[in-house]
Amino acid sequence: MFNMARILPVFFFLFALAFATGCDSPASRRMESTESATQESITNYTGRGVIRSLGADGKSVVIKHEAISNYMDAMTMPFPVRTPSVLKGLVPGDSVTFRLRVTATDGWVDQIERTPSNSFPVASPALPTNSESSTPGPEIRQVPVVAVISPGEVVPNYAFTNQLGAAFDLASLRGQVVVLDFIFTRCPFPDFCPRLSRNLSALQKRLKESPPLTTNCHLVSLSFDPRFDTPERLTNYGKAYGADAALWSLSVASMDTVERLAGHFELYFARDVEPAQQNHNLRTVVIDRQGRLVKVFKGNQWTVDELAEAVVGGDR
Ligand SMILES: [Cu+2]
Repeated sequence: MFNMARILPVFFFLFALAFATGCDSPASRRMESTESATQESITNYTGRGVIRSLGADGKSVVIKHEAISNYMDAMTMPFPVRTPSVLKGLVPGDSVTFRLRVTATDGWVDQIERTPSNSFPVASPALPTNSESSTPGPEIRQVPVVAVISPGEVVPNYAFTNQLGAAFDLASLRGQVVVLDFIFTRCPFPDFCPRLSRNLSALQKRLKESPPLTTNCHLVSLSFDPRFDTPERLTNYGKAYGADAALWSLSVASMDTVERLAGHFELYFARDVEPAQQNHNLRTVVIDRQGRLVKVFKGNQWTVDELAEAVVGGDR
């Protein structure tokens, strides 16, 4: 859903300093005050950017946006939209201002307005690709090319270090169903990594309540921010989600391993960028007891029930 992350490293952003100061429109302020009575605490942020793509179902929009004051730096990312009409009439390439609403567990865009074109500089998506004549600059990292794995195929062995500093690998988990996802602990958007971690936390709870699965299943959350996500930090992150190291390995690995595993499942993330500029999509992978891929859950719209079903399917 999010190829842009692969081809558009965030450092190609022009930071559009001319528009560094944004302010809420009177309309959004009005909405805010009428909704302040609800119990859910919602914080509103205003962003500016360019629409990259629109979800076919009208429920998401990928916006390449400038820094959002007090919230996140410039990046290209998909935002959920709750009401499809919000996106009516908009097309990729439109310069927009938008309002992002964020709760402790959710985030979505509820207002988007087109702004005059040329008001926001757009970086060219053209990057040196396979041309032999173009020598990658120092900022371009060569990513290993690996085969995308289909259900039924064996996932190659890779080695990790868990939050306790203990080494393990996928081969050591043969005989168990493995649920693997990709996160980074500094992820600023509640609907992304934190949401996956909440889902894995809910799954861990179910596993503990289902004795055969308690021993037949293991969760692995692999950080793609290994320089920051030390075992200590992963331990602390895990505490927030009640992670039991016996069931849930919050892990780091060499960047080569992270990139290869990510490639197998078409997970994209930006390299060597500030955390708040991280661009990534979401993959949660279920591997059966024989090490074969059962299913890849893309994005964040799946449920814990669906994940648990795939786990049970892999437990045979
Ligand atoms: Cu994230």
